[in-house]
Parts: sequence; C-alpha cells; structure tokens
Amino acid sequence: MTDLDFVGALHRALDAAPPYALPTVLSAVLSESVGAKEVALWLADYGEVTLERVTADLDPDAKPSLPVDDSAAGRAFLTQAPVVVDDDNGERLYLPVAVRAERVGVLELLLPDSSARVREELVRAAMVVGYVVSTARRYTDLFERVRRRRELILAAEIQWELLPVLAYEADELSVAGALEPAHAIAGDSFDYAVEADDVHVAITDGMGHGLRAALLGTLAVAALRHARRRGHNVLYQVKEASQVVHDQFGGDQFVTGTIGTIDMSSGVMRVVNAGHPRPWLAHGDVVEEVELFADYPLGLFPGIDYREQEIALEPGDRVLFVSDGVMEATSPAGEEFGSERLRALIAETRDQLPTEVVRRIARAVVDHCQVPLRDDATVVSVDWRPRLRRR
Ligand SMILES: [Mn+2]
Repeated sequence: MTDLDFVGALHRALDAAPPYALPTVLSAVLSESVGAKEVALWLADYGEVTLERVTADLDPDAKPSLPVDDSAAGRAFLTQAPVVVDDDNGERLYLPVAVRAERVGVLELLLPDSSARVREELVRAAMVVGYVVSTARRYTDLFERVRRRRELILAAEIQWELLPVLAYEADELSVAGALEPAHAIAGDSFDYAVEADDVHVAITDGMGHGLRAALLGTLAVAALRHARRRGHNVLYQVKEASQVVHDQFGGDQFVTGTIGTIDMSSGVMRVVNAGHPRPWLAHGDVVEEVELFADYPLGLFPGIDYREQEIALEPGDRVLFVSDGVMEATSPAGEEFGSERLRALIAETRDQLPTEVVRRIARAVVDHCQVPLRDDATVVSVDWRPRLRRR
C-alpha cells in the first residue's frame, strides 16, 4: 500500500532531523512511504565536474563520486529532468535536486514497482530535499565538505563564501554564474540581486593573486552591495566602492568590474565599465561584443567620476559578462582562448539553460588550458524575457 501524501511528512521529518542524519531520515521516509531502496543523495562539487555522495561520516578518502558528464545521475543533473534506468530489481530513478535554477545535486533511489503518480510525487520530494539542503548549509559544514574534492586554500574559502546563489530563475529572468578559480585564486567574483523593478548584476576582478586578491575582491563586492542595499544607483555604487578600495589599498591595487542594473519593464540596462572586458549580447542568432567605453578600475584613483552607459535589451536577449581570465586563458601551445571561441560557444549554447551555458564556457576554458588556470575565469549569463512577466 502506497501513501502518496508523503511529501509534507518528508519535509517535516527532514526539518526536524539534525543535518548529519539527513541521508538516513530521507532513506527511512522514502522506504516507508513508497518502498524505495538504495536511497542516495548526491551533491555537485564546486566545479560541477562530479557528484559527491552525502554520508553522515565523511571519510574524504572513501567518498564515492560520479562524473557529471558520464553517468545517469549526471544526466539528471545536467538536463534537470528525471532519468529512469531499468534495473533487475525494479526502476532506478535519478531525480534533480534543485532550488529554482540552482542545481544542487541528485536524489537516487531504487523502486521495486513504480507508477507515474509515485514518480511525480518523488520529483516533488526531490524539490523539498533541495530546499532543506540549501537552508541547512547555513548551519552545518557537512554539505560544503561533501562538495570539495580537495582542500581549499584560505583565499578560495573567502572567494566561495562571497558568491551569491549560483543561479536564479523566474518567468521573466534567468541569471547564472560560474567561477573557475585559478590555482592560487585571482580575485574574481560576481553578484546579483533581484528586485521588483530591477535586477542588479556585477562581475569584478581584484588584481593579483592569493589572499590579498581575495581580500581586495571581497572589499569591492561588499562596498558595492552596501551602497546597493542602501538604495543607491549603479553610478553611486561604483564611485563609493572605488573610494573605499582606494582608502584601504592606497591605489596600489585595483579592481576591474562591470556593474549594471536592468530595468525589468523596459529592458534598459544602465552599466558602468570599470576597466573590465566588455559584455556580450546574444540577440536571436546574432552574438556580439557590446561596445562600451572603459573607465578606470575601482580603487586606482581617489574621487574620480564614472560614466553610466545604456544597453537596450530586447525581449529574449541574453547578456554575458566574462572576466579577462576567460579570453586570456592560454593553452600549452601559447594560444589564447580568445573572443572567437567565446562567441562560438555563446552561439552554440543559445538554446540551453543558463546554468549549462556558464558551465560549458567554464569547462571549455579549463579544457583549453589543460593545466591549472593562471587567472580566475568567470562568466555570468542573464536572460530577460518581459513577455512572460507577472506582477
Ligand atoms: Mn583576471
């Protein structure tokens, strides 16, 4: 006898359980309610290269892991759709665990006998798991530790903590970002904030490497956020952040960035280019670098003025922001990744999910280099679809 009303019960049970008991409780509830066996929770590693199994006792040497690009679980993760594999003992299901567009991981289970209704309920159960894990991250290190395939250096710890949720999606807007860190960490970051009338987007690159670059980048992002959260516009955010960075680092170190706000009704993007590579625009099948004049990086000089420029987006347009670590990533033969490769990839992934677009570009940069990156490579993709807008 199958009880199909278990999603609420699952949520209550997971909510009451301590984080380390989450895999056990998940398994117990799914076993009792739908007869699921071999329940496993997999979380994506930071680079979305592997899926790592969550177990209560973390043994870093014996962590089972699956390749994202070459496994049934990976397929569910990449496509964000359930994958069903026939098994001698029933059906093996791989269900995407996500929070909106943020791909968190995969729920795997074996069902001796299943129906379409049970599968549908299990898709909802996987969604609950996404929200529970996402919240639990704030009071336990368990999930962060699972997601690390190797130890992070301190600069990387700072850099990851600074990032927002890596993807957001609603009817009228998609945002996704990927950051592929250099071996020694090179100060890249990105940020966004969704509001009723606007979406704020920023990509930043603090000069140098290691801890100092991470501290520099952190200060710039915090200063931009601080001004933004006080209701100030892009121009003010940039001027204030530049001054704050200059006050602390005395002009010896600076931060490049593209900081913008998209008006959600009109699609007009107001943007400041502080010495950063230009953004890219995908409009229909056309992919172009956006002409923007460059102002000085943040923190280079005290009290300087910045200029706000406008980009008029049309419904369905996709804007991509990249750091110089993408274009300048160099192969062992000395060839730069370059804008033509980037343009081709943006065109090729035009119909894909924004999360997949940024992952593909980040992977392409890593594959091109074949060795640990010398500079961070960051890409942020924003889709504006006002026709679907609801208030
Ligand atoms: Mn850089």
